[in-house]
Amino acid sequence: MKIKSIVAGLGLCFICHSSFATTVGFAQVGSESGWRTSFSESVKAEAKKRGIELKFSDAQQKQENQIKAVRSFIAQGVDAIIIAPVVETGWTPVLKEAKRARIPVVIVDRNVQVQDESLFVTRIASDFVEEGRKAATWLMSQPQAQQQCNIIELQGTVGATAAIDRAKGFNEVLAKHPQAKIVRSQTAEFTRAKGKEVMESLLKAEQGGKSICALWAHNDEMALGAIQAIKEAGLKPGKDMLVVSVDAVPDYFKAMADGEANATVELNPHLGGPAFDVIEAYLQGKKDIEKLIRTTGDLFLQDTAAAEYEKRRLN
Ligand code: GZL
Repeated sequence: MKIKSIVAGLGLCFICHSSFATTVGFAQVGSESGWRTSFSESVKAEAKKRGIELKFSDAQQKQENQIKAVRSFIAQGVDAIIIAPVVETGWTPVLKEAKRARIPVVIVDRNVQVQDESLFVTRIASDFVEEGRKAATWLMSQPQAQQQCNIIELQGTVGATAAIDRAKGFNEVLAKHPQAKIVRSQTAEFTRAKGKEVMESLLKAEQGGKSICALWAHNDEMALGAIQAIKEAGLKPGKDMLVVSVDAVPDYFKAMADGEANATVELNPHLGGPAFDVIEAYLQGKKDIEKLIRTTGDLFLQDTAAAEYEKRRLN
């Protein structure tokens, strides 16, 4: 592997892919959501299709496990490393180790906070701020939100770019609508179980939730858990309380088709292709790679939910 990366560094890598299989280490966050699982499956399938040897690590949402995995990939002398960082901070030391080992790193999805952007080749991600804006813009367009609209917010993992930026985009729009206010906000760590548990306690704190106009969840998984809690509190999710979220996973389309949720912003889970494209270009000597490659996602509503569910549930 070492020889290949030096050859690559010299831009002489015309033999890289004819006779050597590329080995890539992928430090994944975990399997906390349906979206994350789709993302992992997509990367594995893409690696197989390209004949890339993928070393996959599931960190169970713990940064220390991700850092251990990256160090192991470096020790194994992989050709490149993909990191889906669970939180933004704490990455500089291990990224410096990868750079010293001449192993290119591609960041996918959430971001890393580093002074020196040469520590990674590029980041491939959706615009989470825009996702928050889209969710809030839809909510503020609803008749129920024209008078006073008290909102409960289920935040994602503390310190994760997706949580920080979705909140930022949502609040940016809310600032233009004085009748709307987030009255309760708590992390439910992007999982369905915590979404239900946290929503139960927030509904109790809000006298059962009758005064709540909407639930804003940073991902579908937490919204799906919260929907159970809303029903157990005797309210009709999607009707008494609007539900808006992000990810567009199949189960959420089912909830929208059943009238129990209202809107979601799609998050593309197919990040393996773009990541492997960048790695292959880099190993073949291309160095002027843009630092940020954006993916996009549309807003989906109840009107197309049944058809979208049928299309997606088998994929
Ligand atoms: C956002 C991603 C989030 C998803 C969740 O791009 O990091 O993490 O929205 C997942 O489903 O847990």
